[in-house]
Amino acid sequence: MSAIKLIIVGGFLGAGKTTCILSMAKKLISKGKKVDIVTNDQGSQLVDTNFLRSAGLSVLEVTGGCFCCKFDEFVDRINNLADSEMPDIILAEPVGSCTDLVATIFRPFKLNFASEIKLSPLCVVVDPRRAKKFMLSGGDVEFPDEINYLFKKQLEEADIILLNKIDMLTQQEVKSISDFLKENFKGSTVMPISAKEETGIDECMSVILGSVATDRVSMDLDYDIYAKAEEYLGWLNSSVILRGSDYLDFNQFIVDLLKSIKESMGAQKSGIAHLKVYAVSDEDYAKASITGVDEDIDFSQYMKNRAKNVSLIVNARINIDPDKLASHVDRVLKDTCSKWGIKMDGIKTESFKPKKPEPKYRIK
Ligand SMILES: Nc1nc2c(ncn2[C@@H]2O[C@H](COP(=O)(O)OP(=O)(O)O)[C@@H](O)[C@H]2O)c(=O)[nH]1
Ligand SMILES: [Mg+2]
Repeated sequence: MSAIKLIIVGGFLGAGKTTCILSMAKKLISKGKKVDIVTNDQGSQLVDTNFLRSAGLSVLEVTGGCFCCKFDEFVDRINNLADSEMPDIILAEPVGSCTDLVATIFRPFKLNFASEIKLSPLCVVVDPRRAKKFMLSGGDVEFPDEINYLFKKQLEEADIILLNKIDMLTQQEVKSISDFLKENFKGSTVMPISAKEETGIDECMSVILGSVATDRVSMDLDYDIYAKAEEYLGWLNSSVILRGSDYLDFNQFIVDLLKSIKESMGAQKSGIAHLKVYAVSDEDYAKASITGVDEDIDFSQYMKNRAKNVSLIVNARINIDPDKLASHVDRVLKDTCSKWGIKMDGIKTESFKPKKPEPKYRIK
């Protein structure tokens, strides 16, 4: 059996990793490849896993910690997929607040599984709006320095930087941000794409599949600053069944809910890294996100029909104390449901700060 290709698609929260993975998977499947996916989160009840499964993909997840801290579980999922699905390619999405992947994932894989797994170049997806803030003022003022440090470090170790969301940019902006990234991250190839509109994906897939991960020395990283960056973010994963008294427009419900959470966070001056919602009723589903307090709500998928009952998942990664985050989201959810005459059933919520990263391996 030939080795499975493992493509790791990292990058900051909300950069477009999941969208990118979906669009890469679609391209690869259309070319006859067998593709599976592994998602990853600090908690459970994941929007990304459900969204990708609804899109028809085969997905396993590592929950409760990042790939590097749960390395054995990551290997387990890959083995499970290898045995049950026999994929040609596995696409894996690490947590968006995770970095140091060369030392904690790439090198351990090369050392232990070189014959079974061929690692493709490390892809790091970047949101041009964050890249622009970094270019103009050295970081995002919504976030503390430690988070900006983490953002920079994620880019520093990329083999390929995927400058995403170019559908939102002028050609001049694409050029100036690409030039800036090339100048500042000299070891990386910069490729402009729109994961959403599937632009540039063929080009980047041919580069990714035509090469292997470079065997570069892993970067210097201050784990105290890294841990602090992760600690600033409040994490919330919540799931609930919503029962309408009639058939309702849940797309509009999601807009109301996200708008109200965004307003509530804006009032606290809390930077939103990623706030996302998935709703499903039978085969019909929606996914929508907000990736900054100044950003609009963006739907990756709308529900096609009105529905009476839906399962809803909310995932939030916001610069706020997690208990406060939970009480804000809980209040907004209750208020929005009451406005819509919706009954809530079986709500499950977890909110926390990620623990200090303690990778199983860290090979310099
Ligand atoms: N306009 C635009 N939006 C995108 C693109 N890629 C992702 N998005 C949106 O950005 C948000 C975050 O995307 P997601 O893939 O969930 O980010 P992740 O947290 O990095 O996995 C979603 O609302 C996506 O629809 C893109 O190429 N263009
Ligand atoms: Mg994602």
